[in-house]
Amino acid sequence: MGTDDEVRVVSSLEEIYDAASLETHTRARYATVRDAFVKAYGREPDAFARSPGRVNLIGEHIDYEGYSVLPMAIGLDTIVAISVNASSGKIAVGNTNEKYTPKTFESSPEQDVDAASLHWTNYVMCGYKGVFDFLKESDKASPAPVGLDIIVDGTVPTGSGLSSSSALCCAVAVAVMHALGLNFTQGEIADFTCKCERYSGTQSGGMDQAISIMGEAGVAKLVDFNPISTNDVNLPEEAAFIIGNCLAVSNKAETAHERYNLRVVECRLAAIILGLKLGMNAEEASKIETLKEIEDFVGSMSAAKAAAEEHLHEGYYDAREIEELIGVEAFMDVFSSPASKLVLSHNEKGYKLLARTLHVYSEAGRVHLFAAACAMKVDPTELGVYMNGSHESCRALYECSCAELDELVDAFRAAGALGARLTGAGWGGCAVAIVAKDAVESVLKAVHESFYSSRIAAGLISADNMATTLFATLPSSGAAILKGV
Ligand code: ADP
Ligand code: NG1
Ligand code: MG
Repeated sequence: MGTDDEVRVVSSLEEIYDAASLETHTRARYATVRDAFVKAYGREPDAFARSPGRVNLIGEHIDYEGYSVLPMAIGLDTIVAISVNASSGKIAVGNTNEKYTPKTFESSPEQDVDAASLHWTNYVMCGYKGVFDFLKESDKASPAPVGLDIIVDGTVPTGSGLSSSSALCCAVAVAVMHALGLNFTQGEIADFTCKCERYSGTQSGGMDQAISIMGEAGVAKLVDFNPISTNDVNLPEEAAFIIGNCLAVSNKAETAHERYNLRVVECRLAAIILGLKLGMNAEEASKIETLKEIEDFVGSMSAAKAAAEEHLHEGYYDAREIEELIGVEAFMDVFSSPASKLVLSHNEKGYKLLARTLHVYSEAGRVHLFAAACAMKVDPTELGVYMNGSHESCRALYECSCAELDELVDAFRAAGALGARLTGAGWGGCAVAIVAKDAVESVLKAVHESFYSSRIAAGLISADNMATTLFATLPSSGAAILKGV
């Protein structure tokens, strides 16, 4: 499978899910989604689409800077049941979880996503609009919008760094594509879902959508950008990966102006300033989007890092200093989008440019060391060292960890993991640990005791939910369309 292949269409659940999960809950889950669909719309869905969450093994906050990342798809996923409803002419969206209230939209793909509302169906509209955006952008004939009935069911914990948002956005995009009788390649879908998820308010980098669409059972993927492509990474057979949720929720859209989008802006400002200091003229520098372009300009990662150390200062830059450095026009341009305007209007502390840049360059280096170590089948202990380095950089330089995540990472290491780090955007959510395969049970038990037992006792998490809170995971398959299941 690759970027030029289409999304798999399967006719049995066995082609996607393992026997154990089908037996315990997955078959029943599909029956529940079907029942919810029949109850809401009075007939069976035409098809299902599913797209998984992901765990990023290494390469945090560098996808939007143009650097490769190394995630794998996980078994937790989002299912979308769909049917065309020609008579309603509307997009009706429901959820099996009653916490998520239903909503009905007009079918015009031109409508805006109301990011400020933070309603969960924003991600549905993102996926819906993305299909039409792509048709328009690629000059393909666009079918007239029709009514669609949709029911969503997700098992990816939300706001926890396992990318429930992209699993939802991608599953909807694939379902809508199928319902409209369209067929795009995986590369095309990965590309447009990255862009359209930005309607939700975060300036998404593309990793989550790429792996949710293109993940494959048994392998992690080195994902490259501009253009999107993936290479299989065979993980060491003697190691396993455990995910733990630190239980601090981090809803990205809600906090984007002070966290995620602020980091995107900080990196862009650093790149423009570096471009100018390195001799670009104002026009050239203002077109720089990523720190990777600075590396390309100076010819090597070490030269880019040295330039950052020479030309950027520690601590915060305020808006006035940045305006003086890059000029009013470039300043206005960086802050022209609604998302960046929000960053500017909420920012009191200023912008930390050197620390963010050093994180990006060092993390990009660790991704390649990790991939090379996997290819050379070195001792997994080395992978643990890179993962620990990544966490430290996220914590100290990128400042995207939090006390609960640091505690969980420490708990993994104390339990015998070879390494551990936050995964996903951070500021809450999950950590991922690498452990020797024969130590999986003992690490799970020790972390359960050291991190979770007091939280279960305090009512922060119910023991019933531990299966999606602390679990070993294998690389799983990417998006699929299920017909006649
Ligand atoms: P993450 O992607 O790390 O899980 P985000 O903050 O990016 O966190 O996305 C979480 C949001 O995505 C939720 O608050 C909700 O709006 C939406 N979402 C994800 N999965 C579902 C689902 N199965 N049902 C309803 N909403 C969902
Ligand atoms: P999560 O934690 O899933 O929202 C986000 C971004 C990624 C990437 C990581 C940090 C979106 C949809 N996803 O992931 O592109 O930048 O943070 O590495 O915005
Ligand atoms: Mg997300």
